Amino acid sequence: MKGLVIKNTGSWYTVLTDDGQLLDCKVKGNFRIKGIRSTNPVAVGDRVTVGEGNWITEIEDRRNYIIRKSINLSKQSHILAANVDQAMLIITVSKPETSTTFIDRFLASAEAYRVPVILIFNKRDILDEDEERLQQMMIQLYETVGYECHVVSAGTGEGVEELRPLLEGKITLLSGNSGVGKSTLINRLVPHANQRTAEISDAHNTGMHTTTFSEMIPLSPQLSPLTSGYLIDTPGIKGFGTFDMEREELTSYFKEIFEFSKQCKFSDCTHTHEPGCAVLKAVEDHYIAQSRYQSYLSMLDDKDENKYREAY
Ligand SMILES: Nc1nc2c(ncn2[C@@H]2O[C@H](COP(=O)(O)OP(=O)(O)OP(=O)(O)O)[C@@H](O)[C@H]2O)c(=O)[nH]1
Ligand SMILES: [Zn+2]
Repeated sequence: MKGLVIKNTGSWYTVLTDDGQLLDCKVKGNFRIKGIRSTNPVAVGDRVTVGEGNWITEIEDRRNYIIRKSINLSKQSHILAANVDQAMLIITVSKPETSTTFIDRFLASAEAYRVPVILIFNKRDILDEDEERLQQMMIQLYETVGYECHVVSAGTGEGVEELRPLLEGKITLLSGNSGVGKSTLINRLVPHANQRTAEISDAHNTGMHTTTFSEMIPLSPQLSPLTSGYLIDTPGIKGFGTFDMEREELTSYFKEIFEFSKQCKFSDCTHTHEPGCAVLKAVEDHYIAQSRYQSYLSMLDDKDENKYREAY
């Protein structure tokens, strides 16, 4: 039987089969995917085959997967999610204030994974005039760079229905700082999400691992599992995790910086001090936003000091 892994708690996987059943499945200890040393061989978002005794016997090739490296030196990774179509980054200009550095780091890592990002500005209802203006400027900046932006109030429901068509039939990773309203938005979009979550985890709470790593919430439970969209909520995880990259690659993760960098005099230009740097010129001429350039520099810095690992 084929299905989709929608939840991973410890060594258990909840599989939503193509005919709509929820199965608690396990994976044989020696089950490994070649080339990936991860603490979980199967991840939320994986399409799998479930055999006799609810053992997962096969994983379909992944379109992509998002990993988080372990903090320790075991070199093992944790796969947060597989087959992610897009990410929605929830931003609030106030309570809490989301920094542009945080946004830009998220966008850059999403570019590295080739996952498109939609920016959602939440809590419109509590913005004063200055904050409203700041939000407008941020939207203008990010739309110019090439990211789709939406304004909502998850609390009041304003603008939320307009997000639904963007989510249909897709696996969407929901991210954002703590307190920006991720849970509130999920509850708006999927009113029964909470009860559903509780039911599934109850089955696991009997002496099994109870830590939830990642979970996918079906957006339209009334649709077939194959056509529904899914939201991935990764508690406590704010970004895409770490990734290895070269200096030159970092430039390409900032879309507009990349465009200007094509005219730099030196092909190995880091856009920090080099003569004939088209990026520096563009920053000076305000074609590239100061905040974006600062974010680029901060990520370049991380790379020098090898501290990027701790950034997320
Ligand atoms: N005024 C207002 N408050 C909101 C809105 N959306 C969420 N909140 C409030 O903001 C607080 C945090 O919302 P949550 O949905 O718990 O935020 P979260 O992103 O899930 O937070 P974590 O679980 O810590 O990651 C709650 O008190 C919500 O009621 C909104 O649109 N307007
Ligand atoms: Zn340059």
